[in-house]
Amino acid sequence: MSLTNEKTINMYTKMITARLMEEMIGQLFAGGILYGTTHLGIGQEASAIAACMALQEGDKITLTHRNHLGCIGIGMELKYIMAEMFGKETGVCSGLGGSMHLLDPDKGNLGGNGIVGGGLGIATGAALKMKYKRENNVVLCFLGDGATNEGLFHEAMNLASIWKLPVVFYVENNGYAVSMPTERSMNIHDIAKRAESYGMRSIILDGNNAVDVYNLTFSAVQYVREGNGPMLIESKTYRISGHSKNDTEQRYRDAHEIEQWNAKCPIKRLEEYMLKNNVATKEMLKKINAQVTEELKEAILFSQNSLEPAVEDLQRYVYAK
Ligand SMILES: Cc1ncc(C[n+]2csc(CCOP(=O)(O)OP(=O)(O)O)c2C)c(N)n1
Ligand SMILES: [Mg+2]
Repeated sequence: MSLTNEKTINMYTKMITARLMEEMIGQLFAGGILYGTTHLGIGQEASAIAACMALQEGDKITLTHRNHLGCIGIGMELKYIMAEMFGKETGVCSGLGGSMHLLDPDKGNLGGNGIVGGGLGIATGAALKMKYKRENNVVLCFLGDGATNEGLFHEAMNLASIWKLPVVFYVENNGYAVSMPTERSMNIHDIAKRAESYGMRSIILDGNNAVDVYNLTFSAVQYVREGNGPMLIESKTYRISGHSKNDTEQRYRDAHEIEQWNAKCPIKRLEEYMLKNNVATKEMLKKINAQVTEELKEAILFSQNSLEPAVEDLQRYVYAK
């Protein structure tokens, strides 16, 4: 489906929601109000959100430890995401999962995952089920550049390709795995090349350009939906935020590099596109920002007013009944 004005505005709203939500989460963790750890994806909003928006009813996603943006992209509600951050029983995992494990099967999110590459097996399994049941759906499997060095990546790519499974491996190459630059962890420049050895199609896209992300992911998803087998997308992007809330010094990269990527901010770029193409006016964008700020305040209030999970429920979800 082509990118209508309505869809573009929706995409922008989700990207702003994700940015403001993550800035707030960062502050709450830094202030010791939220505890545990968290991985923000500031700078990667277009890459995650526009890709999710290229899906249709019944499609699924699997996410990584950096999973907040995908949750917004797939349409999960802000207040239930925030309540999970606060560890409250109204959260999407009843307060027992926390920042890295946000899920909502009803909305198509099969879960974030604290294990690097952990989503690959789940996504490939879900795609096998779709093929077996002859469903007309696809799985969009998010992973990072670092995860493509894991054994499971290669096993999943191999099985998905020989069985022609309806899965899109969506690699967000943000240049680093914690402090390890991608060019030092692999001997190729484009991760997309890895698809070749599985006889799989691949594309590379500019992950900071929401319109391109949407259009190219949509075409890839369509190709996979038509039964042509899996595809790999390499989305080239950058995380402006540190790796996790503990990554405060960031001695592995210099300020100039961050500045250069800040100039390619996906939200600013989408704003410019919308204004230039008469998708929205400055006033409309301002109004969206104000509405989202209000919604975020309500989500925090909702979370603060929610109850802690009961101690008796601690082990309740460990095994399925
Ligand atoms: C199997 C496993 N190994 C190591 C870790 C520790 N770890 C957490 S995130 C991360 C880096 C992942 O990098 P990448 O896949 O590029 O994702 P990004 O953090 O850049 O989004 C590592 C090594 C882990 N959680 N799981
Ligand atoms: Mg990475």
